[in-house]
Amino acid sequence: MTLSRRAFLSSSAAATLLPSVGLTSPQSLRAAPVVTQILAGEFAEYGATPTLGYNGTTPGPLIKVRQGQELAVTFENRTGAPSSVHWHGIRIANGMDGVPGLTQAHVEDGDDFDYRFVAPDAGTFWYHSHSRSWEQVARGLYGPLIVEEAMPPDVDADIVVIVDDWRLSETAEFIDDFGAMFHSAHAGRMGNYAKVIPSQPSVRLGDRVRLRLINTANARIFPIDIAGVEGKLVALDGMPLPEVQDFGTITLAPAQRADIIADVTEAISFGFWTGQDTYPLGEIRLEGANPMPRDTAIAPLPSNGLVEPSLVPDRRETLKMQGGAMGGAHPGEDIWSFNGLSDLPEAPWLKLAPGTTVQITLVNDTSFPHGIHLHGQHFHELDPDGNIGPLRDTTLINRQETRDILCVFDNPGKWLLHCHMLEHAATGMRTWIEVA
Ligand SMILES: [Cu+2]
Repeated sequence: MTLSRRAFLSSSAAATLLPSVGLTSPQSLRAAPVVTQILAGEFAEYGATPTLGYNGTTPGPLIKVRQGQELAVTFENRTGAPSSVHWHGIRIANGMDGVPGLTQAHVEDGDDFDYRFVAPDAGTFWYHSHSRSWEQVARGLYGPLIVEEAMPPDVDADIVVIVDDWRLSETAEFIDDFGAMFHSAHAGRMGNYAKVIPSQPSVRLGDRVRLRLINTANARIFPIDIAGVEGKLVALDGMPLPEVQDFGTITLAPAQRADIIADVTEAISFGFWTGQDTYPLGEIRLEGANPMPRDTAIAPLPSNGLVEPSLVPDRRETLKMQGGAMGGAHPGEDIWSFNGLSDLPEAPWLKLAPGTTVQITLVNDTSFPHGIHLHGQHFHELDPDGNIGPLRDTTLINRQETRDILCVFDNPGKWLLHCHMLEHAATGMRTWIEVA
């Protein structure tokens, strides 16, 4: 038996890499006000920002568990307002999904709630407030959640890269226009400052790295260009791609994730293509060189083994997005609706027996893009020819476009289906599905 490179690195390089399995899961997650230096570089002199965070930081602590391991965290709400935690993308037990009014009661200020669940899929996930999320997430109540494979891929560094924007005044305080009608009726509340937050500041020339990109913004779609690496796209929304793919600009809607495994050729820089020019989001600098760079091919990650959908679905349904500024008339009672209904109806939109495969045609009959998120299970995107595409938990549908998704609903419970442009969800673009 030969000594594997992984075993060598995990024993010798632990001090400079992310801590290994199981060491980074806190026993409690305390949400409370914190002051954070968000503005960097030339803007840093504007000062620090009063925000909300978990365990004293925003983003909150990196929670890392091994696939199949139970995560047990006591959420302590000290924010001054009701809150809850949603574990985004985890195929979770319904009672732990963190949706007030559907899966649990609000956790009142000063109260605690024990979240305890098994994470069945390895991949890149995140957690965030699901109470007044359009304000609490924007103020900082979110963090990365990594579920590690039993046999992680052979890399020198495993780096989480949060991508976010913030809407700040020249005194570095949040502009207090949360919930303003203008944002809700248009594309959502956009920040005026954006950056990446990598989990480590430097890499070596020649390192093989795994980059886990997470878009935590309320509403901004980030087309991201990454310079300084050569490699492959290996996962989307936490789920491995069956084959690794070349990538150019990676577009992430709010809540979407992408995993890349790549070799470092220079400092890694991240740019956001605004449509007019490239806005620099930040970089991971170079420090030294790897004396033993890898020359092996980048292989697909192991599948999470989800049940494959039947090609002939049990049911076909259509979900039409309606409303918003410059949108047509719709019968919903709020700004946005699904199939003419705003917000959560008393009865679920669909009631499904466990194991039902449903093909849903998502029709965007509005003037804005929407990132539609299903709780509790992943679904396949279908291409226009009906071919099965990647597994996702959030799918971006541009204005006046249509996308079909195919989902095996095999997780019992009451599951939210909503736009992850958080202002849109708050003003009507939400419904729910019951699997029972
Ligand atoms: Cu939307």
